[in-house]
Amino acid sequence: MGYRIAVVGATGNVGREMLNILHERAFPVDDIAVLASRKSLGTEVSFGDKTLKTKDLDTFDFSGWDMALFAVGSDATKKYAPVAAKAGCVVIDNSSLYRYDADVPLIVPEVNADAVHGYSKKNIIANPNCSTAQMVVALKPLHDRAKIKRVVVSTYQSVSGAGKGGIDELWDQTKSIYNPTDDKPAKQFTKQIAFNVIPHIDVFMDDGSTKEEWKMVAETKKIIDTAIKVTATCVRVPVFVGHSEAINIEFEDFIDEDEVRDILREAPGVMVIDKREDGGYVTPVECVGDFATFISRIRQDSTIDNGINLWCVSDNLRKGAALNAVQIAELLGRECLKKG
Ligand code: 11C
Repeated sequence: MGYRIAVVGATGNVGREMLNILHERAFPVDDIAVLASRKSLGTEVSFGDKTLKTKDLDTFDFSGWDMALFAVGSDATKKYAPVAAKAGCVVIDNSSLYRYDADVPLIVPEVNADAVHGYSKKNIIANPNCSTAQMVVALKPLHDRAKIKRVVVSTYQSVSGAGKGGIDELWDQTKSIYNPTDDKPAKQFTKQIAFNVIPHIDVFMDDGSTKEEWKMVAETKKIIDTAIKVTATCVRVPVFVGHSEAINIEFEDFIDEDEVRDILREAPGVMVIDKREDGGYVTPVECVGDFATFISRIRQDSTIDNGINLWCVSDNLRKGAALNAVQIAELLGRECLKKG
């Protein structure tokens, strides 16, 4: 016996990936509803070898549905997630709306699976920001061994993090560089993204950091340990899919690079590719479509007592969004909503 699952925002980048991953991982589905806003109504999406027609989110009755994977913005989530939750359907939400709510668990299954039991307070579980999800998968097993004091992270985030508009803008601008009569000014991003990098993702906060940077701090604390200090610089780069991060970690206790490599090799969701030779590391184009978070360039930071540097790459539409949401659904099914 399987589950009745709704995918909300099924026509977007993340919604489509959710459908792909539910199918790839053979999630036990008895019935599936693909929901979208009125403007996308009737659009068809694929689920395995089936083609499904989207239904109207506005009039959908969530009663009798087990889980709804939400992949829409915070405004639509605010309107529809409480409706689904009240009807008894557990919402797994990819927006940032509920992430910092003390009554909503924020879950990366490899890291804090036990938190899933807190779902029942609001019938909602939050999925973290993509740049946080891949980082905490790498940090948690190291924190368990040597206690992390401080993390300094710089991100190199792909344009797909900004949705389909971000992908189109990089594509169109790149072509227009070769055809200057067809100028494509920045719309989605604040400056030219083709052949450039932009040190600005999401809105500015009062202290000069950006909301994306703030999210990495707040979410890492909620998921792993409030005592960990995090400072982040988040940068948009002209890559279609795959976020990369250069992470510097300061530990309470000494840990050497070989032990870090061994721990990460055994860590769930992590794949270590770390050869000290040309090409002996992973780049974003190589991680697209994969489930793993890839770790390379592990090395001691000799400028502090207990420091390690590493390079972390993952598919932001998968571990950073759709995969993590499906893993939460699997966890919820296993631990809380058992069938048959
Ligand atoms: C980006 N990380 O790359 C963002 C996208 O809070 O879920 C995801 C934003 C979020 O632009």
